[in-house]
Amino acid sequence: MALNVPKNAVIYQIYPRSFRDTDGDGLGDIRGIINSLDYLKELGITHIWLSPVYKSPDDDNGYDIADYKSIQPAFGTMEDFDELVAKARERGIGIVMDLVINHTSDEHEWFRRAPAGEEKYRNYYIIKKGKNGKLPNNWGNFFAECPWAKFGDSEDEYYLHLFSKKQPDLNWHNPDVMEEVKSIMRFWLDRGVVGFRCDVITIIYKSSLENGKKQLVLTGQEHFLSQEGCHRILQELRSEVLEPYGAFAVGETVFVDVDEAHKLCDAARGELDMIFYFEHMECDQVFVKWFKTRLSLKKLMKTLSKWQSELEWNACYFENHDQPRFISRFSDLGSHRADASRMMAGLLMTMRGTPFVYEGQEIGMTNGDFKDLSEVEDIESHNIFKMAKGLGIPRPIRWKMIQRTSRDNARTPMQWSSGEGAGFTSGKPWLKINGNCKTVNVEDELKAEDGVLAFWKKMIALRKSDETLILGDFKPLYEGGSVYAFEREYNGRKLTTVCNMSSKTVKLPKAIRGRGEQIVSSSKTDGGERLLPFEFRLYACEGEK
Ligand code: ISL
Repeated sequence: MALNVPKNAVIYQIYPRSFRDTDGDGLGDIRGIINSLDYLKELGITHIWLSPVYKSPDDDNGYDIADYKSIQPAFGTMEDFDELVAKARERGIGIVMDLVINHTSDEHEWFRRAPAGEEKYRNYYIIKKGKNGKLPNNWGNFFAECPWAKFGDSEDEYYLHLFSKKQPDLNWHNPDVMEEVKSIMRFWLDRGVVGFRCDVITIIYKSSLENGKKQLVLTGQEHFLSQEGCHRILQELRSEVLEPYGAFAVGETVFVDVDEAHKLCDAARGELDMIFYFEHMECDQVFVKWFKTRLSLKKLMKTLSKWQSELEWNACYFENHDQPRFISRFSDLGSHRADASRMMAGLLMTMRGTPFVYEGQEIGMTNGDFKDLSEVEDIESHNIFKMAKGLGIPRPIRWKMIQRTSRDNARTPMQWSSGEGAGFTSGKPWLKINGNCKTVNVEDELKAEDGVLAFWKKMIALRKSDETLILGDFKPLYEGGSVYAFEREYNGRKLTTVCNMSSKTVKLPKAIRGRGEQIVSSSKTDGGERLLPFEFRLYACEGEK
C-alpha cells in the first residue's frame, strides 16, 4: 500500500470555535470557515483539518463526542457542512475530519443506554468492579483526574476514562465498536472528506486492566500504549475503510518513539500515512510539560534531525490546539515576533513530510495574554492547577505554570482585524482575544508586502512547486549555537536550509558556506556572512544534470 496523502499537500488546522463567528454568539462556526475559503486558497493550503465539529457537551471542546454523525448546532447544520466540502473542493481544498475513537462523551447515546441495563452498550465501554472497596487498578489519567468513575447507580462498578470523567473510554475488544467506527468513517467519506486525523490513536487498545508499574505520569501505560491490538485495528480500518476511498490518516501518537513510528507508518503494514510525534514539543520542559524551562535549541535541532532522518515521510508541525504557540517559546523573542514567524515558515516548509499550519500561525500569533486563571477555559489547565495545589505549590507559581503551558494559549480567537472582537465575532468571544490583535491581524498583513503572511504564502507556494522540497531526502548539516542547517536533495539538486533561531546576529558558519545560490531569505539581508536575528535562508545548488 502506498501513501494516500498527496506529497505536495500543505494542511491547515482549524479549531472551529476559535476561527470565525458569523452569528454573533462568540463561537466560531462553519459559515465562518466557508466565508474564509478564499483567504485559505490564497494562502495556498491544500487541505483543512477540522478539529471536532460533532455534537458535543463541550467538556473538552468537542473532543467529547455525543453523536458522531451530526454537527454541533452552535457550529451550523449538516447542510452547512456539505456546502463547506463542496466549496472547498471547488477551490482544490480537501477536508480532513478529526476522528476521536478512544472515548465518547458520557452524553453519547451508547453510554446513556449502558447503565439502563442494555448489555450491548455496556460492552462498548470498559467497566470493572472495584477491588474490596478500592478502584479497579492504579492507572493514571491524562487530565490528572482519577481514571475510574462510578458507573450508573452501581455501588462497586466503575468505568475507565483516561481523559475527563465525561469522556468514557471505548472497549476496543468489542467487534461492535469496530463496526460502529467503520460506519462513522464511511458516513463522512461518503460526504466527501478525504482523510482523518486520529486522536490519541496509540492508546485505544487496552490489552489488560492489571495494575501498572508505578510511574510519575500515566501509571499503567504498559497496558494501553502502542499495543499490538492497536496495530491490528489500524490495519483493519485502513484496508476496509480508508483504502477503498483512497483516503489518508494521520495519527496523533502520544509517547511514541522512532521504532513505534516506523511500525505505524511503514506502508507495507498499511496503518497510517504519518504521525504527530511530540518530542520536539518537549525541548523546553522538565520531565512533564507543565514544568517549563528555557527552550533548548540544541535539543530542538537534534530532535528535528533525528525524526527527519529516520522517517521517509511524516507529519511536520510546530503548533496545534494543544500546544503553546511556538514562537512564544523562544526565550529571547523580544521584538522579533515577525522575524521568528517568517523563520518558522521557512523551516516548516522545507522539511521532509507533510507540513501542518495551525490557524493564526501564518500571521505570527503568539500565546494568549491571560492574567488570571478565571480567563482560562481549558479543562486540563484547571485540573492541573488543582493538582498542583494538592502538591503544595504556591498559587503564584501554579499560575505561572498554567500561563505558560495552557492549551488555551493557542485557542485564542483568530485575529482577523484590529477592530472590535478582532473581526472574529460581533458578540462576546468564548475566550479572551489577545490584546496584540491591534497589530497582529490578517487585515494588516494582507496590506504588507513584506509581512509575515506574505512570507508564509511564498514559502507554501515554493513548497508545493519545488520537487526537491517535495521529494528530496534529508541530511542534517549543522547544529551549533543558534544555527540549524540541513540539506534536501533530489536528482542531484540540493537545497540548503539555514535558520538562525535567536535574536542575535551571528556569523554564517564556515561549514555551510558555498552552498550555491541564495534563493530565499526571510530578512532584509545583504546575503553575506552575517545571519540576522531569526533569519531563514535557502540556497540552491543545481548539481550535475
Ligand atoms: O498535549 C497533551 C499531551 O501532553 C495533552 O494535553 C493532550 O490531551 C494529548 O495530546 C491528547 O490530545 C488529544 O486528545 C485529547 C484532547 O483533549 C486534545 O485536544 C486532543 O488533541 C482528548 O481527546
